[in-house]
Amino acid sequence: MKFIHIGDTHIGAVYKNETRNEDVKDSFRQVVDSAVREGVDFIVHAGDLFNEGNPSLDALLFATDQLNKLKTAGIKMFIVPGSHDVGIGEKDSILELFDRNGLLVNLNSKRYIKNSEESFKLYGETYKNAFICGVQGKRSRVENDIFKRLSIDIDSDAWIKIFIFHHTISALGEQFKDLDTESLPKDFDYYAAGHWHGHKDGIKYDRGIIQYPGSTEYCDEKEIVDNPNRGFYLIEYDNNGIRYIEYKILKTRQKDIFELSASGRSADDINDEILSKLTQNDGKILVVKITGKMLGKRSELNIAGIRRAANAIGYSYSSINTAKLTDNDDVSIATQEVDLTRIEADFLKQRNYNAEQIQLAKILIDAMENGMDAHGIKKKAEEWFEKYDNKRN
Ligand SMILES: [Mn+2]
Repeated sequence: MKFIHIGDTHIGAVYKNETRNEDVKDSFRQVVDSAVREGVDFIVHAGDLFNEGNPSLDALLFATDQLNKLKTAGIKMFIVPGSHDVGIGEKDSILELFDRNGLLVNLNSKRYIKNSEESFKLYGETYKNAFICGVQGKRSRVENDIFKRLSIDIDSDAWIKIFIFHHTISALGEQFKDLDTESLPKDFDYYAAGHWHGHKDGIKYDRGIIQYPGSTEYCDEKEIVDNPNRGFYLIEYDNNGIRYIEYKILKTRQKDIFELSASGRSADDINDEILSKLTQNDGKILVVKITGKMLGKRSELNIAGIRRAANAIGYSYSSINTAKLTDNDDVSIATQEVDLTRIEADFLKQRNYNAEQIQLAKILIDAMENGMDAHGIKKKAEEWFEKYDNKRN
């Protein structure tokens, strides 16, 4: 028997770049095609199927088509909602819709949970001699409480026991943790983890192992620079347990990553050097990091011109990062092109806005950026307040 473990597919737009949005979809398509080709028995997905809890129609249609491909091939997909799979103000996840249509199994559907004061009783499924269950991720900090009260009805006759979760654990580093590793339930052979976008395997725990496949595509510039491989696990098991685990690498775009020091150099000089490094290509990703203190003004750098030149010779996406560049004025606040959303969120957090207020701000900023008119923006805001009120009640 064989299964695939993936996570963090983030279907839906991540980049404000159509090619990259297609790449995100293509990574999931690659996994589905491998599953069909390898003839796997099932897939476990560790959450964040979608990038947002209210995905675009394009994302919904794409997911429907891919899940139908699996269904036709007789491959079930078991999943728990990730932190991104629950819409703002929603109690249920968008995954519930797909569960009800028989396109996946949401292991945190109400039928799998009995929640009371004393315990969080969790049921799973036994499928192809594997027992599978899991706990969904949270939008904010995890309620460790669920893990403390967790009681699982494990099928002891199953050949292997799989626990799916969507949290970072202390084994990845104390600074990243949602959860102490020790809070995870015992007696499982395979812990299918998600939420951590880097890949990390072979973390020993109790009698099993914890594995993070990472995201199937780069979700921001840092991931492009830091984590060269994207992939998933293929696991084979029989009545003696797990036989082997293989990490399969997904095809991603080639990258050109240049870091250059601007110290003591003029804008023209820097522009020329960047342009001289660019080469004709077929859709590469370009990341240029400019650091140090330049002569003259940052505004003299021709960022738009560099982008145009890159685009003209084939680059599909370019990020010119000047977060660590200063000039003689020096007082200018460092900006980073990618991940503006995070900068905005951090800024608001510093001013003590809470998570919900930041979410509202994000909706409004996105609406304005997308050129929405006043009427549209007002409607967006009203929708949000309505959901917010429902959640409060
Ligand atoms: Mn994620």
